[in-house]
Amino acid sequence: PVQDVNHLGIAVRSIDAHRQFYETCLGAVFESIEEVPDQKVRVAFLKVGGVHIELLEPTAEDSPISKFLEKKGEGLHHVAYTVTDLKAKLAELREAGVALLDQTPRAGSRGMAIAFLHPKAGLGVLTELCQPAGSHAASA
Ligand code: CMX
Repeated sequence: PVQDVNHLGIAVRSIDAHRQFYETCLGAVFESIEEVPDQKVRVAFLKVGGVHIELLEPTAEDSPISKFLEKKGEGLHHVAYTVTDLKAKLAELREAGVALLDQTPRAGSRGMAIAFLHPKAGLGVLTELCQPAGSHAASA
């Protein structure tokens, strides 16, 4: 099984315009902001209990988040689950016939290895799997 919900990704046009709602109205704790060049996004993490809200802002017109915003507007973009061994989990899902967008792990935010499943595998909800930096299989 997956370990837990790692974060909920929410696509926004501007992190600055939305941060305050989470911090002031919901009491979420701002943790970090960084750019993920590989994905052409800037991401902010806000902590709510044991789960993070990840605000995703595109940094280029050809960013996957620009495409999403054009098509669907701002809103929930993906649900991310923590796994301890991403390569093994991808192999297991492939074997089970689950549609994968990423066949192998790639670099995500906060030093995590990440991979996306096809939205059709999650009944229209984009699913991300993440293996946190330093977790056992990442350092193996
Ligand atoms: N939710 C639901 N459906 C989505 C979706 C989403 N977030 N994003 C895309 N889709 C749908 C599209 O509408 C499309 O559907 P149709 O085939 O019915 O038209 C289909 O999935 C394929 O989408 P696409 O954009 O044409 O395909 P790409 O292969 O170019 O990209 C995807 C797909 C999901 C990998 C890309 O859009 C994406 O979101 N990449 C991830 C960006 C991201 O969140 N990075 C975070 C990095 C930080 C971190 O979390 O560590």
